[in-house]
Amino acid sequence: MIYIENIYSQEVIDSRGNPTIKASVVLSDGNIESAIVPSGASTGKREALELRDGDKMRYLGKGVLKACENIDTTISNALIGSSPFDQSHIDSLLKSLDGTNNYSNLGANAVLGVSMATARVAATSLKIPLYRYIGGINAINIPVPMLNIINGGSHADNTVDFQEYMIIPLGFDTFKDALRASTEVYHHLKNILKDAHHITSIGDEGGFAPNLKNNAEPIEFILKAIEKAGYRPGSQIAIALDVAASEFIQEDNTYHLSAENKKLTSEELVSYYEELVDKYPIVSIEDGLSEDDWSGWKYLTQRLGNKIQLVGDDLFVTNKEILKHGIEQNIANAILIKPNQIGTISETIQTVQLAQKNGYKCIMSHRSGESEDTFIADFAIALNTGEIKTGSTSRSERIAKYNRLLQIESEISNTEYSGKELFKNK
Ligand code: 2PG
Ligand code: MG
Repeated sequence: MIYIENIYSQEVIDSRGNPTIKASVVLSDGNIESAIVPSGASTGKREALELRDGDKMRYLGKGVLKACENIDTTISNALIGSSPFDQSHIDSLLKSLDGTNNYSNLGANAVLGVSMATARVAATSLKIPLYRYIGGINAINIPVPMLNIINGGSHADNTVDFQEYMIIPLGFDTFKDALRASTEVYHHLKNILKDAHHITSIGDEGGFAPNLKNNAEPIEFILKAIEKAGYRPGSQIAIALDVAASEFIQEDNTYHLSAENKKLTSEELVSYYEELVDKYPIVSIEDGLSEDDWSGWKYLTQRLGNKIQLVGDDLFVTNKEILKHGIEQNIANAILIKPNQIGTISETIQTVQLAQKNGYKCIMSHRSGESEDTFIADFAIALNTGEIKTGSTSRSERIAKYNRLLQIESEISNTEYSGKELFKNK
C-alpha cells in the first residue's frame, strides 16, 4: 500500500513579495509534489484564518514560520502513514487536528498547502492529471475566464473605487480563441490609455491602474479596446465587475465612492448598478454590496438577479454554511470559490456541490497575492465550475493558470467551452 512518508514546508515569496507557504508531500513510492498557497488583500471578515508570525523584524510581521512549523510537526506527525488517495479522510484529519471552525490554531494557509499537495501527489502517483484525479471522466469543461484588465480599489494605488473591471470572452468556441481575443483587447487597451495620456502601470492582478475621473470611465475605455481589437462588445466579449463594496462601506452604512465624491445608500448604489447594466454589456457584478449588508443584497438580487450574475465573494467566503443562508434568503445567484477562504480541498468541493445543486453558478478564483501554482486551473475543470477568474493576461502568476488551461484544452479531445450557454440572457 502506498502511504504518506513525509510532509515538509518552506517559506517562499508570493507575487506581492510577501511570504507564503510551500507544502510538500512525499509518498512511499518515491513521488513528491508541492503546492503554494495564495493570499488575499481585500479579504472577507469570515474567511478562515491565515496564520502570520506578527514579528515586525521579519517581513514586516508577515512571516509564516509558525504555520510552517505546524506543517513540519503537528500535521506531519498526524498524517504520515495515511493513504494519499483518501482526500476526504486527510482533510477531516486536518480539521480535527486544528479543532476550530476557522483553522485559527494551525492556520488555513498551513492546512490548505498540505491538502493541495496531497491531491497533487496522489494524481502523480496514479499517473493521471490533477483535473482527472479530482473530477473523473466528466472533467471536460474548460472554464470561461474573467480577465481583470483594469485594477482599482485596494489592488491599486489609483482613484478608481471598484476593484476589478473584467472582460468575459463568452462568444467563442474554444478557450484558446477566447484567450487570444482577450489578450488582443489587453494590448489595445494599453495603447488607448497611452493615447489618452493615462499611466499604463499595472496593479496587483496585472490589469492597468489609471487614474480616472469616475467608476464608469474604465468601462468606456474597455469597450473602445474591444472594438479596436475587432470584436463585438456584449455578444463576443462582455464586461464583469468586482466592486468589492465591503472595502468602501462607511460606519453609517453608506457607500463612499471617492472617485465621484458620492455617498450612496444600498438602494442608491443598486440604482447606480442598474444604470450601468442598462447602458453597458455588463453580465456579472461581484460583491456589489458589503458582506454585512444582507438586506441590501436581498434588494440587489430582486432588482438585478434575473438579468445578470450576482457573485458573492466576501459575502459567502466559500463557506457552505453561509452559502446555505444565502440560498434560503434568495441572496445572489453565484459564488466565488477560493480554497484558502475555507481551508481544505474537500470543504471547497462541498461548497461547490451545494451551489451547483441549488442553481448557483460557481467561479473558481485566484487571490490577489499569487504564485506559479496552477492548482485552480485543474480544480475548475474538475469541478465543472464553468468560469474562472485569474487576473489579466500579464504577470506570470496570472498567466501560469491560463497557460495550464491551454495545455489541458489541447490534451482533452472532447472539451467544451460554454461561454454562450452561461450568459445567454444578455
Ligand atoms: C477578490 C480577490 C481576487 P483578494 O476580491 O475577488 O481577485 O481579491 O484576493 O484581494 O481578496
Ligand atoms: Mg472579490
